Amino acid sequence: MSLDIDKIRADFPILQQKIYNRPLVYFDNAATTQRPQQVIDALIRTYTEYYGNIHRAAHFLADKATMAYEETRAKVRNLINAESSDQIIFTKGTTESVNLVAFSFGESFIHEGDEIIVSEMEHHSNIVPWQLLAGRKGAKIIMLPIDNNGRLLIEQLDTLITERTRLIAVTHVSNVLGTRNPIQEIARIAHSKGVRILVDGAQAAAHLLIDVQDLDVDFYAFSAHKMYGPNGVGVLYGKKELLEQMPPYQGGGEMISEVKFSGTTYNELPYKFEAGTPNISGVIAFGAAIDYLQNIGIENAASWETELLNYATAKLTQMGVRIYGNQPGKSGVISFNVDGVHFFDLGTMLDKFGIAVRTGHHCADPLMDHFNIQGTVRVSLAFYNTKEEIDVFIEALKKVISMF
Ligand code: C6P
Repeated sequence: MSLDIDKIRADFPILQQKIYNRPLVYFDNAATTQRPQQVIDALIRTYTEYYGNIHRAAHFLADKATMAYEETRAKVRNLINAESSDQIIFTKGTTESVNLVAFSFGESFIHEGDEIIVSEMEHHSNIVPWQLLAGRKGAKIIMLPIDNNGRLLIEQLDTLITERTRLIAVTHVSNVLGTRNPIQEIARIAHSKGVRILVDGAQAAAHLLIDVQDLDVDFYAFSAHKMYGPNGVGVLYGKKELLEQMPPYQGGGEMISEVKFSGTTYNELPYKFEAGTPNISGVIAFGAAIDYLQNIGIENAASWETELLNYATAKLTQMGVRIYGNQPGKSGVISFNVDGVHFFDLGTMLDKFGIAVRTGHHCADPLMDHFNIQGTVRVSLAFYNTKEEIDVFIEALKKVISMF
């Protein structure tokens, strides 16, 4: 099915504006996507019609808010094909989801001398929590390297996994290279050696159909704000037998069953991991974002994004820029540098043409070190982008390069 891009764009009020008197070209979707009116309306509706604190009170508003909040949990379950809704934990975002696992799984399952394998292409969110855990427990981080094309060298897992390995932390899709990692294969290798796997799905959830049972992952983390939903909402999926054995991550309201000064018992899943008042309106509006994404169809969105990716890659290649990451099936992310021009200057000048790209290390310092660079310019695409926008970007890039 081909998408009606004009109709889709009309749903996104922010895309209608001009920046420096030029139509906005928003190519920073890996950092955060924009929201359709349907999601904005869901937020407003929550605050104007049925806002109350969830799971606590007996009154109408609290009941309605609780139902809408739990409806989103069911939608997330369906989106990623989890076995049950109680395996869906709402967090602040991917970062908090990974920290939750590093703290809580780490508490129960990681001991002195244990090893955690982390890939070289990870975002800092999937590196630093493991380093903090390793520091607390006297564990070791082992790096799973990539090659110069941005491929993860998974064949090295055979030697990197030892009897001390407890977990592999790996991204589904790289936020810099666009590489889509073979998660099912990595999970198979990990499990054949009794090792658990956590997948960072921050750059995958809006662009790939996710089936956590088919992938057979132990943990899967992602953020609503990269899926056309509100910021401040994330998801952690976990296998039930693990979540049940893991201690709470934070203490407070909602996560308890009974509190006595003599000792506290904890609530059942998923509430054990949702201490305090969560982002109620954000979670409810995330439900509207999932509806929106599923109405478009993630596969339809992905196929349009691939067409845009190929179109832009061909044009950039013709210009002779250096692109990092060229794996088949890569996601709609292009990181590049231009000889003799600093990435930051390129980004700043492109902004003056109304074009939003990200520049810098993209929170992936080890990956920058691999390529011996400080940073790149990054174009990241969404289903609402167009070939005309890519043409505008290419012309602006040519002008900017000629100025230097
Ligand atoms: N990457 C980017 O511009 P949060 O901030 O918790 O929603 O997501 C963190 C995160 C984790 N993993 C990957 C692969 C990511 O890309 C991100 C966020 C943004 O690339 C902001 S740094």
